[in-house]
Amino acid sequence: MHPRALVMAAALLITLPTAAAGLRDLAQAAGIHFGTAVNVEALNTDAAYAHLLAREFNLVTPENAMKFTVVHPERERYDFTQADALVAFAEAHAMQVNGHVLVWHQQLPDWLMQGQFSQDELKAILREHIQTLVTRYRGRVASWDVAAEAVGEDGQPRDTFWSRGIGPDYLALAFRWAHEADPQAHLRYNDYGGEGAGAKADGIYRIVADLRWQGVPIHGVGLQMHVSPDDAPPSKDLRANLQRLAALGLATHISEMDVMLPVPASRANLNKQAVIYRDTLKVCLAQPQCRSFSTWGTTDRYSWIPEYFPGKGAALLFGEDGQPKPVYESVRRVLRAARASKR
Ligand code: 9MR
Repeated sequence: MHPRALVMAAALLITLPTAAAGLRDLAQAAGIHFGTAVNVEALNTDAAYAHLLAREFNLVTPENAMKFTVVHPERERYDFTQADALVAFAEAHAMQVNGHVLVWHQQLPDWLMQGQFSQDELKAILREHIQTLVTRYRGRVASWDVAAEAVGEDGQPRDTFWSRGIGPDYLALAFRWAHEADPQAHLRYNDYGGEGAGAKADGIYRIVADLRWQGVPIHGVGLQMHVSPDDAPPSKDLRANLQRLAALGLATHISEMDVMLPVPASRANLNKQAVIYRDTLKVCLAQPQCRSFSTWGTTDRYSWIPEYFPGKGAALLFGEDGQPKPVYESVRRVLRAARASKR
């Protein structure tokens, strides 16, 4: 064999296994978890989707399966069918599970919203709800979004069913109850629209800082990152925000990223999208406390965006057909480079 051919064959041997590896392997080597929200109905019916999940991700968040209305549809009845299916799938594929979400103002069942409960009754209901879920999955769900979206657009605590019914300390109580039920679980606060600079980012910072100062068991903050090319935060602002949260002793997570585009998506917009994902991931990888990077869905086929933002979509790494989009390659390149530099 010509020596040049030998060198090329050797190079192929070295690069082939890496090229075949999913993003999860590259992410693991780079020191973070790479995650996605999972649509459990699709998981149960679409084998190609399940295969993609198992290949590319090592962290899953149930998109809806653990929400109050799904898991606790009547006061005395829980339904863990979907949640159990997700956790079993994750265990079979060596994935971590992030439970989502224990205290949120959306997707609450009628029995709860219309129940006219007293403050003490609501506290008892919330405590029982949280501890039933966290206890059931103790040791199997590694982290929980204990609370989400408790800050309004103006940066002030959001006025919600829970804040009105229990009072402002409902957040602290929720974290304490979750911690009681699973002292090993990583407990997160999760919000959108406060990734960079501004009133909302400051409001999120104040709420989690206050919880820390009270000694509440909160361990991490998820910045959701539902953005578009028009409103993605500049890298320098995201960096500064991750930095100040880390300085509170908190881990950080990019928890629900998607970048919505007008559909059908133009080549130019797909390229912009690739840059936004790339830059966000780079900032996370450069911050030692940034532990995970998750997208809010896997293929554009099951994304929440088209239903909520008509005319928009194409927000994720894989197209409707399950094939990787330009953004996939750019994410892959960043992970490979990070692995090489041994975070
Ligand atoms: O993607 C979820 C969608 O299927 C639900 O209909 C919706 C209900 O409000 O919630 C979506 O997920 C949200 C998540 O739970 C919290 N952060 C924002 C997400 C997108 O709205």
